[in-house]
Amino acid sequence: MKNIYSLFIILFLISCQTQKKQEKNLEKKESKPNIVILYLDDLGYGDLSAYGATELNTPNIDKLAEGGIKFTNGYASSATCTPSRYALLTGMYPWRNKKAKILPGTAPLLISTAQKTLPKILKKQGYQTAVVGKWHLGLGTGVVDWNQKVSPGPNEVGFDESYIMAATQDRVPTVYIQNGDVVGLDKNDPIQVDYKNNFEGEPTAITNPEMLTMKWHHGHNSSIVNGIPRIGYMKGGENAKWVDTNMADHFLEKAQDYVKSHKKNPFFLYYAMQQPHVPRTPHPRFVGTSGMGPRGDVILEADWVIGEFIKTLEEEGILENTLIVFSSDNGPVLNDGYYDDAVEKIGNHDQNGGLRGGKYSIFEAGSRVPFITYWKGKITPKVSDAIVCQMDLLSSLADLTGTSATDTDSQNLLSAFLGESEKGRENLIIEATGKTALRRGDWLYIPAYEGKNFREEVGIEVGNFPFEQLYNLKDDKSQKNNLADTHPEKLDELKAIFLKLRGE
Ligand code: NG6
Ligand code: CA
Repeated sequence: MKNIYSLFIILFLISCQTQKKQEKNLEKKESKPNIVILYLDDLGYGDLSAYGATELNTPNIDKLAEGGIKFTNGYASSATCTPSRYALLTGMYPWRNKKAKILPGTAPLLISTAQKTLPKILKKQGYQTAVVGKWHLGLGTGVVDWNQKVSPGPNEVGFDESYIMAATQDRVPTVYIQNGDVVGLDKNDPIQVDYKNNFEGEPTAITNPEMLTMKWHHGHNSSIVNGIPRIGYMKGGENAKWVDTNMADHFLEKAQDYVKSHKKNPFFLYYAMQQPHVPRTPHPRFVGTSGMGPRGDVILEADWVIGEFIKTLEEEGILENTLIVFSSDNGPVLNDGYYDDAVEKIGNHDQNGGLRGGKYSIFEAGSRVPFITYWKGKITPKVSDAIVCQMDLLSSLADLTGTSATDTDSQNLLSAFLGESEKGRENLIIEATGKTALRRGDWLYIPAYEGKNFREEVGIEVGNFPFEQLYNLKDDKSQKNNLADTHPEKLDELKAIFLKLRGE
């Protein structure tokens, strides 16, 4: 009798537990927090005090890192912007799409409107979706008339709302585009854009150097806007041209307005900031604040912006219901084409955080970037060494919001992103200007590549050598010791996996 009694108790307890588990699953499956991706442009692994910087203080971003998961092996898919953003939004390796490389402002939309995208997935799960900031994934189908609705663009690949710059701050057209319309355009002063030929009589950095307030070092010698020489030629649209020094405040206001007007239902905001990409144009409030010239100043400006943005989430009462992902599209560069003291005033700052290479490089500093997930009250803070890539957000956020995404390169690493597990990717192929390499565990394999290793104009080693390279990143973070010759078995193992994953 006693035994039967105990059996009942045990059965009762088991059933309670199962119920609890089911409830927990249900809770997880139905979890629809707001999701914000804060994405910086060219911010390096060593550019934040949370990641070891001693010469720059970034308290607001540090708060995210200290209150969330700080990834030490977090990667953009690539060492340049367009491919990384392509991977982030589509969950696909950019090297599968030959057109996924740095695009001019006139390039057609790179993402197919039929393609799976992160905003589309979230939209299906009931989210409102928006992008504010840098797009750089092409617009239109080939020949864009900037005086008509520019389409297809972000609104055709999953974003309900968009407020963007077309390409980069150093590329024309230098105007904001809201849901396909150039903001503030005077129809009597139409915009024309061309990347090959100048428009007759229009000043350029070559013909009118006296008009420049910022000097170009390489490239950047076409049209002049606000005294800054750009890539590409543009005519007209005077009223619509952005004010560079106001860009940070402008995008912040748009992001804050979006949050305030959409807080009643779950939203996904992809907030793609322009700092510290060139031209670096801090608002006068930030000029001189870093002692490192404009590059340092705009990093401090970006940190302030993020502090203000988080304040808004707090004031609107939704910080605890918002998952924030912070990262950068690629690694750092000091001189990216303008004379702006970035090299001269760098002092003891190490933008690479001890990694080799930089933007454009297949070495680690090209694609390993600050990567933070923060969810107040939900994520228990820690440092994670799991290998994660921005491309994995698509599957992981699908899972978080109660669905799944198949047929992409994105892996579901939700547990790692929420800090519940240290398990990241087993393999990751990283990309830099068309070249690829394999990260697997502590190891990194780089095939032999033609071309120069040192790109003089930017002062960065891009990683090209006529022989294979193999590094143990655990013992050799800065990739000083090529172990290809001394570890032939490891080399063969990684090479075989690399070739298989690349489908070669
Ligand atoms: C390069 C530009 C560089 C930057 C980069 C894109 C020259 C010489 N250099 O071609 O200044 O704009 O493209 O950067 O034009 S990214 O972060 O958007 O990938
Ligand atoms: Ca970039």
